[in-house]
Amino acid sequence: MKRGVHDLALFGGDAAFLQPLYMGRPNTGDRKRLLDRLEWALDNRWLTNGGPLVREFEQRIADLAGVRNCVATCNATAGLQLLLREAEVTGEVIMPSMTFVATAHAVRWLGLRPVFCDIDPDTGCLDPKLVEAAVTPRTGAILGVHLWGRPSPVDELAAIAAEHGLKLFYDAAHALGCTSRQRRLGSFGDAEVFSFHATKVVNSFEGGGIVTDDDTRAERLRALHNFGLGHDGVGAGINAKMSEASAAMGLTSLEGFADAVASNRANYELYRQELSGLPGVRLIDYDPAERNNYHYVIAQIDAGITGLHRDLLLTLLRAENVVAQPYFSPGCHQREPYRTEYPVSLPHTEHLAEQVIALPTGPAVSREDIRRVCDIIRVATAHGPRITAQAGA
Ligand code: T4K
Repeated sequence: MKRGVHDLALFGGDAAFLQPLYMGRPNTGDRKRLLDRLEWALDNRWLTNGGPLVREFEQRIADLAGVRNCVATCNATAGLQLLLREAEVTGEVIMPSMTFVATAHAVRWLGLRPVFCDIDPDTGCLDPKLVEAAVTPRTGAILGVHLWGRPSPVDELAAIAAEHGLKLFYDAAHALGCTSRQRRLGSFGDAEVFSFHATKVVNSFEGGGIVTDDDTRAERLRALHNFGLGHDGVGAGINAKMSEASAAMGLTSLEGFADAVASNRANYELYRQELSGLPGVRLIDYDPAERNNYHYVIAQIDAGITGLHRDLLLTLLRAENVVAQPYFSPGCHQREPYRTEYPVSLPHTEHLAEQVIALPTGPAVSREDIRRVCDIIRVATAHGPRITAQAGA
């Protein structure tokens, strides 16, 4: 229990945790089930190229998203690239800057120009009025991001895309099992892409899944992610397939999905309870009328109120062996190469990015862990100006 500034590890106290307490610990599911599946794949001597485990995983993900097709990929970044490539998008892609940099890099890697658009401060997702204003004759597509699993303004973006004849895609890396007006994310726009990276609510070590109701698009994507084989019309393909080992983990992790969401939700509620009423600390909330996977517990630290900048709080937590992350800071437009290539000012993005901190959660984090993390945050924010002065920040 931390009682005062002198108890903080940054100033000589004992670290609250002996081992690092991470955010982003994988949901690995039942180990025996994973090993059985791997044994089966080895016995079967079928390791990749659309094997039975990948097919089963794709079917499960398509069902979860409520769409007809899922094309599993080696990761979500490649999934986004395949989508833009398959749709032959040219010119500019309107997208948020408030996302993991992979979203922007996927666009830029294809020689397209990301046009960063500011967010609605209430949702952290694209502001449709600003998207409308950003459309030019060069715009080829809109790429929304369901940040932390909170839905983009899907109806408004669909109307803009229809009016201007634009493709509409979503980066749904965070959004497995989430809904917008009870309709599952993954089923909006022309297609969406989930991530199954180790740090995601369901993981396949590394992996992605492109989901769409468009059978022709799915068939072309399937060819494109396998060198273009079997479909002369798609042009030069690439190798972006998921392996059977990844699908084995994906299926096993999926079996633990409901439990992971339940424990994420309980963790989120406990953080909310523990941090409630703390001046200058606000948890990003989730609409109780929607489903969410509660995989991200994001706190906003208002340095104007706490007298303690988010970065100093991260340092202070790190000294306690709490590995929180500034997801996502800085915004993509403030990182290279975008900062130099396309300088732009996005006040809402910059404000949010400067304040956010992703706290440890997931099945590996106990209730006692959370109480101790909140205890540190309470002490730190109660003595913000003193800590700032003492740290020389
Ligand atoms: N779009 C969005 C909105 C995304 O968030 C992402 C990925 C993508 C697209 C692209 O998806 P992929 O192409 O990756 O499928 C991580 C992940 O590498 C990345 O997948 C993820 N988003 C991003 C938010 O986080 P880092 O560099 O911040 O991860 P790292 O290594 O610092 O780990 C984060 C935390 O997780 C640490 O506290 C440690 C813990 N961890 C990590 C790994 C890998 C574990 O406990 N076990 C592990 O195996 O990027």
